[in-house]
Amino acid sequence: MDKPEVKKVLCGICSSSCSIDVYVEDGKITSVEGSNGGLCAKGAASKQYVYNKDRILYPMKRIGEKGSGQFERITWEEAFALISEKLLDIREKYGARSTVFYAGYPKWYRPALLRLSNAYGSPNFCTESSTCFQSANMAWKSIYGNDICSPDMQNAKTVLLWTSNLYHSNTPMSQTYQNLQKKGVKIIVVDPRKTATTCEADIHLRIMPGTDGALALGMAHVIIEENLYDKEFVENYVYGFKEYCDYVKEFTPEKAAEITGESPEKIIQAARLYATNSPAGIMFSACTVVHHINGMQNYRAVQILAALTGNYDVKGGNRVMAGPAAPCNEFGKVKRYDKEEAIGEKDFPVWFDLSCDEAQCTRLADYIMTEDPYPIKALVGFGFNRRMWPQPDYLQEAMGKLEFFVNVDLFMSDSCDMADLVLPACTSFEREEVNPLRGGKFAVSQKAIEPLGEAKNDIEIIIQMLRSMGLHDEVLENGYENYMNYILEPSGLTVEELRLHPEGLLSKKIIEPEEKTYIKQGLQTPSGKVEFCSQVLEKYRDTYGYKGIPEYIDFRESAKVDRKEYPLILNTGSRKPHRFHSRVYRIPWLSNLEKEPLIELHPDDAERYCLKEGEAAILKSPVGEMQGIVVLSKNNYPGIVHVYHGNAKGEANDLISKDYLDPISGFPGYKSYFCKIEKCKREE
Ligand SMILES: Nc1nc2c(c(=O)[nH]1)N[C@H]1C(S)=C(S)[C@@H](COP(=O)(O)OP(=O)(O)OC[C@H]3O[C@@H](n4cnc5c(=O)[nH]c(N)nc54)[C@H](O)[C@@H]3O)O[C@H]1N2
Ligand SMILES: Nc1nc2c(c(=O)[nH]1)N[C@H]1C(S)=C(S)[C@@H](COP(=O)(O)OP(=O)(O)OC[C@H]3O[C@@H](n4cnc5c(=O)[nH]c(N)nc54)[C@H](O)[C@@H]3O)O[C@H]1N2
Ligand code: SF4
Ligand SMILES: [Mo]
Repeated sequence: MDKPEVKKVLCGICSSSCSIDVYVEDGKITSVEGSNGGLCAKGAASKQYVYNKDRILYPMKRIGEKGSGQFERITWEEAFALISEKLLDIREKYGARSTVFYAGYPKWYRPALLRLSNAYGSPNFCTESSTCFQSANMAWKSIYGNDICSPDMQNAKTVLLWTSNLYHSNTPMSQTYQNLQKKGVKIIVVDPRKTATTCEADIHLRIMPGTDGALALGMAHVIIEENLYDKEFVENYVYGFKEYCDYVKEFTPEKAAEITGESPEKIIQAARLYATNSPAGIMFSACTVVHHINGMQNYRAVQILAALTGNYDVKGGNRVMAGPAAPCNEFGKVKRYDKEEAIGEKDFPVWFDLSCDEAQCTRLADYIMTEDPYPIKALVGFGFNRRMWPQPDYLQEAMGKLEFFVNVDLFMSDSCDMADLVLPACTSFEREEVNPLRGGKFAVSQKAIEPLGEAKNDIEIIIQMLRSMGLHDEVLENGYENYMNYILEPSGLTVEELRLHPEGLLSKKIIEPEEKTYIKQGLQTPSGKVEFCSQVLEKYRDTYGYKGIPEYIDFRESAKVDRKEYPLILNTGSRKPHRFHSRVYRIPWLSNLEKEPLIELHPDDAERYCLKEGEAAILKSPVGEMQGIVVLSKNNYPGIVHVYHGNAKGEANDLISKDYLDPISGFPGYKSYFCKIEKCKREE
């Protein structure tokens, strides 16, 4: 028997990349432990993630009807030959743009997939970010011209958490949060619910979902009226202050209170604390504020507060660099081929004006079904999962119309059913991977075990796809080992060195953070200033109806849904520690914690609809329905129902309309659609 070995693997179940000590005997994982303390429930269950019955072990080719789930095992050579034949043929017949290259939540192989898409000549590289982060980033870019700036937590006196339930969604970060409290940093949290995170805040602003913009405008009103804003910064660096001020005048604390449900007193208190107990940093969420049909403008209203109070790019505020960083290649540095129109470009032009890195694919199903703006014939998916999108059955139907669909995944998901070819990827336990860590360090995650079956790492698969089609990319064509070294090149480190130090090494070059970089470098907006009135948005005023100021439009008034029929607001996807979109339902330890889909109701609503805790109920929306078990929670407001998504037993996304989108970003209104609840009639 081999001696037990301990390998250091960076967990890839979510993007927090926690270091795990993996105990391996005879080439098998026997147990796992957090290298730096505990692990979250998902990380602790990683053995069941790796050795899961749903793992795809071999390349599989469809033999039955599309959707039948009937596949036969083929060799990798046959798989690459098929890919090459189909994709080159489709490019020849319909043009390169008719093939979409798609990456799901996993982030690590994205630059390589973008390189493949570019080498093929398609403008249609898209990711799950068509529903995550990009809208928050675009909001920021429309104001400041650069990518979203994180708060400098180490030096902040006040932290405005807008919004995150760190204990559930970012476990490693919850430690930092606790330390802030110990240091006496003042914490303001905005959240419609009471959560583990809000309980410990100095001020909890408990607003109705989707009303963040009104709250931010109300706070701005107080800050301007009470002369608490940074006049010097505003005078020298802000564009559109007058229009903004005129608009903000309407949002008295009383009006903001009426819209949001929070009290005028608390809005005033929070505004004063944030503006005066400086420096103050705002911590943003990748999704909660922007999962609404008014989401991007709401976040613009929030993000403007940093500049208004002089907290932009200063120590303790929201900084271009909050700490020392190490240079590297790839991440965020590969540009998308954009000489041709991409999908989403006509619907969401601001997306493309502000960020060219990927196309907007929320309406992918429509584009396939209608062949508008042009025919889409193939999809190369790495972690393509229909369940994350509104009306997933419609997307599944659209996938059935494609001439060729290949999906690379860890698990045989029900999205794979529609594929012509399914390829086995391996988990982070079965591959090496370069990881940029915090504080300017890099690590190469160790390969703890050999890939299961014939699974391969995603980048190796991408490289072989490129080679099989005879395409060229100067970085990828040199193979995976060289690719890893290419990523590291600017840091002065090599993979060989990092292999000897699995705990990670400090980069040989460190970029030290500077303050107020805009003085030397200017601001990358059209006006060269911080735009409280965005010129990029204003450009589309007549054609698309966008406004440059952070206009607040209430979704309860603008949504075209019969509120008498659907009186409840549906808020989906608040993160739970034992859930991760649709990928961990298959893990016994985790699914046993919550066996049925839960419908969280306020006790007042339960009484109104004659429902009891533990009872089966049906949620219905204008487009679909789902079944679940009622749980009562006073943490939520009455009138709002909370459900988690991605669950085949009861899918929250079946309820969300594919047309219920933020008209600027294209993000679905996952957190403020409408529904009604009914008792589940027992079958006789
Ligand atoms: N209703 C509702 N819907 C939502 C949200 C919500 O809050 N409410 N949130 C949205 C947000 S913010 C996001 S980010 C999306 C996420 O949505 P998805 O991207 O669909 O997320 P996952 O299901 O985690 O992962 C996608 C697929 O990647 C596979 N996968 C995992 N690791 C690897 C790997 O290393 N290689 C390969 N090739 N595949 C892998 C998984 O098995 C899974 O099938 O969901 C969105 N959808
Ligand atoms: N365990 C686990 N962790 C995850 C994920 C997962 O699926 N599971 N997903 C990852 C992904 S893809 C993402 S994008 C991040 C998201 O990470 P977070 O942004 O932290 O997401 P949540 O915890 O869902 O949301 C935080 C809070 O937003 C509140 N909220 C709901 N609607 C609104 C609203 O309209 N306005 C305001 N201000 N607050 C609102 C909810 O009550 C919730 O408590 O989490 C990541 N981490
Ligand atoms: S938070 Fe949990 S799932 Fe995410 S990387 Fe860490 S251990 Fe893995
Ligand atoms: Mo996300």
